[in-house]
Amino acid sequence: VRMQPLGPPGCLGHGHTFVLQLLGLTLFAGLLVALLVQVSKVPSSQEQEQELAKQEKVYQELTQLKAGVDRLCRPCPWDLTFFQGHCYFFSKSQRNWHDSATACQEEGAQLVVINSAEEQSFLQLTTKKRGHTWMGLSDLNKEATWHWVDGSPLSLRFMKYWNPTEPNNLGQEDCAEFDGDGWNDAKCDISKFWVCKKSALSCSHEQ
Ligand code: MAN
Ligand code: CA
Repeated sequence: VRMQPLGPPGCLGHGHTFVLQLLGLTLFAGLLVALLVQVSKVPSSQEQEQELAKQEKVYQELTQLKAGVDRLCRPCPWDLTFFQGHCYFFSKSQRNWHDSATACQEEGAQLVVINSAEEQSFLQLTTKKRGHTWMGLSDLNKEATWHWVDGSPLSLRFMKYWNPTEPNNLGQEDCAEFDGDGWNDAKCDISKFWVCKKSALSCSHEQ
C-alpha cells in the first residue's frame, strides 16, 4: 500500500507562518490589554480631588478630636487647684489638726507639705483670703522640733516663714497654721480650714 501524501508540497511551511502570525497577534493583543489595564488604574483628576477632600475631612476630624481630649484631660479633680505639678484642696469647712490630716488621707492626699518658696507664696496668698488654715507641720513628737507629716524635718530655709515671735508655744501649741502673711504655731484642737496636697495627673501629650 502506498502512503497517501498528507498535503501539497510546501503546505507544512505555510502552516508554520500562520501559527507564527497567530502567536504575534495574540502577543500584541495581550500587550494592548495590559496597557489598557495600566492606563485605567491611573486615577482621574476628579478621583484625585475626591481623595484630597477625604483627607481634608479626616484631618479636620482629627483636629477636633485632639481638642476634645485636651478638654477632657484635667490634671486635677474638678474641685482641686493645680499648681506646679500638684493638686490642692482648700477646705470649705473647719476641723482640728488631726481630723484635717485624716480628711486629706481619705482623699488620697496629705495635709500640705511645703517644698518650695513658690509653693509657700501661693499657699500663703490663697489662705490669707480664707482665714486661719492648717498645714502638715507639727512638733507633737518633741517640743520645738518641727516635722512635716511625710516625716521630713523643717529645713532652716523655711524658718523665715514663721510670723515675728513665732513659734511661741503659747499655752502648748504644737500644730502649724497659715496666719496672715506667715506661719503660727496654734493649739491642735482648734477648728481651722485646711489644705490637702496630692500629685497631679499628667496628660500624655504634656510628657
Ligand atoms: C494668739 C494665738 C497664738 C499666737 C498669738 C500671736 O494668741 O494665735 O498662737 O502666737 O496669737 O499674737
Ligand atoms: Ca503661736
